[in-house]
Amino acid sequence: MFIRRSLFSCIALALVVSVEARACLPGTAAQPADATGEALAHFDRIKFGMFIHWGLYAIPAGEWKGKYYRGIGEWIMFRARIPVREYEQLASRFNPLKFNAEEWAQLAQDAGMRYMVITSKHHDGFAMFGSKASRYNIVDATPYGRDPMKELAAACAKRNIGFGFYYSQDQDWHEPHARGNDWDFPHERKPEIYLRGKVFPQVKELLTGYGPLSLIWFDTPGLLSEKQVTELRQLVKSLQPSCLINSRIGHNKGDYFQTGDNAIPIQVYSRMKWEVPATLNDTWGYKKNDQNWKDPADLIGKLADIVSKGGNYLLNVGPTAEGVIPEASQRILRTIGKWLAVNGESIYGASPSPFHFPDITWRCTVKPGRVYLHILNWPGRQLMLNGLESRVRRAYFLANRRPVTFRQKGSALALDLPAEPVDPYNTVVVLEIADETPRVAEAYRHDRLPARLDLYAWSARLRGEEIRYDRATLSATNFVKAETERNELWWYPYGSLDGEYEVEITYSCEDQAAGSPFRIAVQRSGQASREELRGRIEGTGGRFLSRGVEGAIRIRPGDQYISFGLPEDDRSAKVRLWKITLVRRAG
Ligand code: H79
Repeated sequence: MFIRRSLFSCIALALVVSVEARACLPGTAAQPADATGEALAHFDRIKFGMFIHWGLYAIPAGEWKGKYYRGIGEWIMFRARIPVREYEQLASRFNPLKFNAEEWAQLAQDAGMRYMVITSKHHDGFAMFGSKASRYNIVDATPYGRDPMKELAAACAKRNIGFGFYYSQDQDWHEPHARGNDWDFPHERKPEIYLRGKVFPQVKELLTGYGPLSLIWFDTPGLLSEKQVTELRQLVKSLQPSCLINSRIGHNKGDYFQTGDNAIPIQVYSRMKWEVPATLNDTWGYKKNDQNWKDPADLIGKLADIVSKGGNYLLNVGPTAEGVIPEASQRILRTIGKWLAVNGESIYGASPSPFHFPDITWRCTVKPGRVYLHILNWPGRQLMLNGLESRVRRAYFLANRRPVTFRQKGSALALDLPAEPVDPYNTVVVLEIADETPRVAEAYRHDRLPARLDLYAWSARLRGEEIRYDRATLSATNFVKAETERNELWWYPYGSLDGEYEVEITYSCEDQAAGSPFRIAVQRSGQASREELRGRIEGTGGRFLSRGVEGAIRIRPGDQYISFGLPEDDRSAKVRLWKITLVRRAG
């Protein structure tokens, strides 16, 4: 299996690197051989980080020569095919006088974020740090003339916030021999020239000029060969053995796994450590018109969801060209921070759920002798938890320590709850159990999925600019047709599904809006082909109903995602999709 193999190769690689380092280099004996392992264990404990996308693209902020460009803002040079000579002019206008490293780091701390990753160079090729390797950098090419990364690294260190750099190693639209810019540079590429001339020198600068880095975050691997990537990895580890490398370095050479942008695995994923990079709205780099902010309740739920599944959450802000993190982002992050200040015990240092998740009522994290139930969607006066074989000694709300009455019969646990949530975002119930680690009945374990599996809109990645999530009905809507990036829901099984499945959809649609064909597709990795089921949205009189879809669909462990959308027309755009249900066929 793809992912399993990548884990082994990572471990094997880590061993090779560390053994080699010890064998060949005298004087490195003091360096622990397992620097990467220790860094990973620490990374696993801290759970929540701030991603910062900051660069020249914050000036156009989604608009070029009066025209609005759809999609993620930091891609505007590519989307508008802006010539290098024109885009470069932005640097002479980049003067972020309101930048304050202390404020940014303090915001991260207030949000409960324990690490920070900032774009040192995005695909546009502009270095946001002082670089000797290329004059196309913030110190040499802007009126600002200072290196903000020095201050930011120091402000993070002061607060014990881990610090790391995003670095676009493969795409660089400023360079003729890098991948991406075919409007200025249509000729053949010699990646070695770009690699030796820019990437290696700059990565060395980043790893030697800013103190210890928690990690380096590469993105969109593509043109670089396995040999080149191996050399890049060795460069990083030779300079800072404890600097983690994400999987987007390419060729399975990372220390930990990245899910897709905004992609959360549907169930527990425990084959290796992983991280979800995610946006607060629909862009990474600042876009002035994007006000589609996610609700703090959803983000707090997602944090619990991700940690319950074994991941870290790297949540993005896109500062303006003046150096200001948008007010709305600040407000959202501080709300998350308030929840974490009370409930952090259930997040930091916690292990993932030993259970699979039958629905979206609760999630679960674990510490020695304790099970934390995160109640995300209030079930009313009773919560049933099946499969816990450990005896529960005590149950109480984490927020106020008030006891929760419960009955335990075999492996069934019933908790009595008030009619309303104790915390409007996520009420955590602590179960103190008689075992160090919870014993769970086999049928309920995280790696044993039920034959009927619900994929909720709640846990899907929302693709496209118009699609919306409605918290009141837990459903997604506004599946309008779009020229780029279809408005769709995507679910990521990451190896948890294998078999043939029948599908049901649960949705509501006003009768007059009925009629559009819908498609449920499985995207195979490494090839364009997809497998799909089609049906037609029938009216439900506005009530939520479940309907079977004709046929069955095969899902393999290596498949990328399952999607729902209206590919042909959007007469039924206002359909509300609550969930799709996969029913595994026997045999
Ligand atoms: O840094 C952020 C993104 O810029 C970067 N990863 C996160 C962390 C990223 N690089 N590539 N992608 C994400 C995939 C982008 C695909 C698209 Fe497009 C860019 C879809 C719309 C704009 C390329 C251009 C494909 C269609 C148009």
